[in-house]
Amino acid sequence: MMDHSYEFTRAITRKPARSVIDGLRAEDLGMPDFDQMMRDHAQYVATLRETGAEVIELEALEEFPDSVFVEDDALCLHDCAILMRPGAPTRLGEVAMMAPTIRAHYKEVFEIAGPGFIEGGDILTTSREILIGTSARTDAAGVAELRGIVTPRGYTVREVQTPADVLHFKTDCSLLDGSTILSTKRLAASGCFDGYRVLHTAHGEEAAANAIRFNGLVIMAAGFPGTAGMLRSEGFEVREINNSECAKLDGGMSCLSLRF
Ligand code: CIR
Repeated sequence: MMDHSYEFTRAITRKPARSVIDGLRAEDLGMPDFDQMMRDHAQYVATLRETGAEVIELEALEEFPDSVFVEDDALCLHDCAILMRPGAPTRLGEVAMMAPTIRAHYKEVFEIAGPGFIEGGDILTTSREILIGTSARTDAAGVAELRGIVTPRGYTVREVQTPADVLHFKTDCSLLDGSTILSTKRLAASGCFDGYRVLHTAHGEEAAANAIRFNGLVIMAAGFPGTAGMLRSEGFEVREINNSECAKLDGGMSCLSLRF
């Protein structure tokens, strides 16, 4: 049987817009280089395709600088999808631009109507539950509305807390297989992964935590040799992709795709 937590037949990505240099960021780490980001994005898409998945590449949206970070616009489950309601005002309108593609691939599509907010980057779906971290972008009302949609369908939602000063819950963790999680020590210390097998990012490599397990591969940002080596010694097939430009906008491997 297919393990829906990391086996996927499709992914949706969106090409970076030139306006991405105006994207949101918590601190100024320098201007992203658009051409480098395009090369990195192309390699990311090629790596997803390498696993045999179909990648639906959407065109760039200049009016939404952060629209390359498609993960925040929807939650894709195996039997339905839920359109999110981003807490970042400049990102709210991205969802309507994603909706037609989601509707084309799912029979059942729900929408977070508000007043709460929720972004996909705060949601980690494992084989047993949906973990949602409240953050500056995701509030309790957003979590409650999502819970109301998915609980009748047999899903379990657990609300946790995204660490302070961390953009999204998944900035600090990723799913490696049905019951194994890659996490920073600071997030795992909260106890939110009790009952899972937890592998920690190497010391000083917190930015490696936002990885994805996509079919046979773990796709992670390049430049974190301690974490990459640890994952390889645990038996994972790791691919490293340059993420220097998205990192300037607090983006990483999970943000760049919707996987289903
Ligand atoms: C933002 O602040 O919304 C973007 N610059 C980065 C979004 C990253 N998305 C994610 O972690 N899922």
